[in-house]
Amino acid sequence: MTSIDIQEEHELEAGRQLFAKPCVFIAAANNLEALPDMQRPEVAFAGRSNVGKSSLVNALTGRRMLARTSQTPGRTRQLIFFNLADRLDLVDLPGYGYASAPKTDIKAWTKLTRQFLAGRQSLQRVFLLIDSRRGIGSADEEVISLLNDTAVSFAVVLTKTDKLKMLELNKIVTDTEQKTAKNVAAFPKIWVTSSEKAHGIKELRAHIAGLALEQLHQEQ
Ligand SMILES: Nc1nc2c(ncn2[C@@H]2O[C@H](COP(=O)(O)OP(=O)(O)OP(=O)(O)O)[C@@H](O)[C@H]2O)c(=O)[nH]1
Ligand SMILES: [Mg+2]
Repeated sequence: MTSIDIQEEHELEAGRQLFAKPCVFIAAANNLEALPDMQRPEVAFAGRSNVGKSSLVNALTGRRMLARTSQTPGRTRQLIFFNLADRLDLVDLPGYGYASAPKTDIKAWTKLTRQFLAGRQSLQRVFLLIDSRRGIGSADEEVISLLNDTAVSFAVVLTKTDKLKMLELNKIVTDTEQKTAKNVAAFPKIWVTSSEKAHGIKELRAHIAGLALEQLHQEQ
């Protein structure tokens, strides 16, 4: 499989319909006790500070101000939960790998994020966002090994692809696919996106709608 597989029209339509439905904020947690009850399947957006997690949540839901975005790395300091159409929750995670926030802060939020990633039963898929200009770095490798060890299924999403020329993009897509394929918990396909230009967004919506549907079938 490659990242440019074309999705079926009905899958894209299911994605469009799901993400056209209401998406509402339900909780912001900065400690384990504050996590909301596990009510629906969850998909989480993880990645380095500033990689574009909040922007991607906004692009997917078509709401520019749903998740708070910022020029300042380390802006999202809590785990933020959004209920999408009572079907599944989107979780915007704090970023990792940002060095100049106060050390105690970093420790607290890294610990919480790790605990969440490793121990949340309702977590169906983690989208691991990678800046297309940087590729997979050592901080990402650490998170990937955590996900492998805890058997949390994850898929890699390249972000900010509008910043690259076609040749550069092709190279990073190939590199990232090769690196991703080595991991047991990784989804075989990677997603190539730009929240700014809305590239790859409808395909990712379709994929998430597919996950929600899978869950529904399992419950029946
Ligand atoms: N050119 C371009 N810029 C983007 C894109 N996505 C996000 N950005 C910019 O990158 C910066 C960080 O975006 P955020 O969405 O706040 O990143 P984040 O991963 O949520 O950051 P933290 O919450 O700090 O971990 C902002 O200035 C965004 O405007 C994109 O697709 N293209
Ligand atoms: Mg954020």
